[in-house]
Amino acid sequence: MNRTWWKEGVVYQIYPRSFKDSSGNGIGDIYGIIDKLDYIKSLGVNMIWICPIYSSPNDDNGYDISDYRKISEEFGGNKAFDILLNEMHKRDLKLIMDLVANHSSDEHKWFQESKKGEDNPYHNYYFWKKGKADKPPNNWLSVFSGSAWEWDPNLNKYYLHSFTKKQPDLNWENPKVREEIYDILNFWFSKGVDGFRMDVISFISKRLDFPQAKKGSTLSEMMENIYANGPRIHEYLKEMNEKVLSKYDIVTVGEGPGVNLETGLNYVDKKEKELNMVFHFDHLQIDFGPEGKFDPQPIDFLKFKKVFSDWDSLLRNKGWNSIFLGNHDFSRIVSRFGNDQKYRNESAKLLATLLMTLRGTPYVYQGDEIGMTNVKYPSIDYYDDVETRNAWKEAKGNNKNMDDFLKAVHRQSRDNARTPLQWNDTEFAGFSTNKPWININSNYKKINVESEEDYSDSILNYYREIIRIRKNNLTLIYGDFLDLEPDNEKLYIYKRWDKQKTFVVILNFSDDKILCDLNDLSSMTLVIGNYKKSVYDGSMDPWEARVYSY
Ligand code: TEU
Repeated sequence: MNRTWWKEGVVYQIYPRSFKDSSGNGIGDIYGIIDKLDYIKSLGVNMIWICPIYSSPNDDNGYDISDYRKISEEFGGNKAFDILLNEMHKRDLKLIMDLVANHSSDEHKWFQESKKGEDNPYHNYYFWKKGKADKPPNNWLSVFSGSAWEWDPNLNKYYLHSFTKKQPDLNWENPKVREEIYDILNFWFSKGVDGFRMDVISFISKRLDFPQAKKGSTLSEMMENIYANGPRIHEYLKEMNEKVLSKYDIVTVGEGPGVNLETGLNYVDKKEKELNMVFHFDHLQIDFGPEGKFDPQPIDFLKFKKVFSDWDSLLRNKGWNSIFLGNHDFSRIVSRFGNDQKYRNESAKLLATLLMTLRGTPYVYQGDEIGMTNVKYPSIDYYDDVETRNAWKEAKGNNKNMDDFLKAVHRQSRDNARTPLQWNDTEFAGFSTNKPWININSNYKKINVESEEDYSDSILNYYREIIRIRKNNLTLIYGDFLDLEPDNEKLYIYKRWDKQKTFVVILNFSDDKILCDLNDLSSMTLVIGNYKKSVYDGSMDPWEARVYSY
């Protein structure tokens, strides 16, 4: 067993715009994060991943970077960053930054130069293709609606943008581009940054014949078959590792849309020397319908469980998993996988139990530790997210029933996870002294950090406890995993074990009370549960979670 700090820790993910505003302009910032470091530390996590905080025109809230070495002034600039890193290290907290290297902002100097002409030294930093104004080079779709190609009337060429047209894709074929990215990584590592989460890293190598996607392909299919896992991806990652990553004691996690069971291991196989972990989306795209994210389907629970088993066995002894149930791109975990009404408290704790007892490094997204829920804004005007707004326009153009579409937005919009963190029950939820950039969820008077602190049985205190249990039990970190009842439609029962210890985890993913004979467990000790039952009565209550050990 190869013990490693980033395997034994827990990551807390911050969406900085929505975390804590210290300046009173309604936008979260770095001094706000500094104010709350003791709170984060109190959870028992040891790493913080912060979504992009660099200079950006914010077409996609920081995922469109215009200067990779400058921290956005809105967030406090480089000075605030230096203080943050220092304050984190004082508290033994590691900082994971976000590297967005599949694309830059169109306002980045590279792109500004690139579009000046074919002779410009930056022209080949991006993908330009000849064509006619009304005929893009192929049928590739942008992840955020419409064609992935944008016409430039001055150059009479198209450029590729897998995301918005303000996020042109960088051309990794060009060795200069790769060197630029490696320099940026070195710049931050030499400051003492402890790792990177790499945005859509699975997309950086393009299929240069730009093949037509099969007619009728869904976006997920296009991602899997065309955008992700391109021919040179592993060559690039090996080069990055050899030239930069291997020089430091850091952690990397690649975001991998389109990465699946066939391709996943290649990214994280120890012997390949590329990345430490990937985020795959097999469980998060599980409810995407034929028309994608905004065509949501019921979640197939057996399939959901199988995703965890499949990935665990894929990576067993060879790589390492990342365990997450949501982030800034998906709806709130308690609303999506739990019951955010009658059983919000119980199901939020059950999901915490799942996160902390699977094999892999767990990621807690801000606000999930207090059971924050989805938001239901009354109309599209309240939504800010570019994915949501573009999908809305597209649906309208296609004459969809917009009342139904609003329901899909309520369920799936990324803004569900981007409402400001609810710190207390004062105006603006203690997030800011002014109206925030996006409306606060109206349930903030009931759901907030302060009230969770005051209540010993709160979701927040449960997170602290389950994280502590995980940290103190190497079995829960490195031990083997087996789903004991993969066909059980309501219960998730699995075991984690090594030579020292065995844990059995039982999770009732339903609103029903379920008979469950735990006779075999009579000799086991209850380690933690989300109901206060002194004696087990032979049934699992709605959303009950129990962890036993022997
Ligand atoms: O996400 C990549 C990605 O594929 C997501 O867009 C995902 O498919 C979608 O949100 C599901 O609804 C990353 C970032 O996490 C995201 O915030 C950025 O918008 C995107 O890259 C572009 O940089």
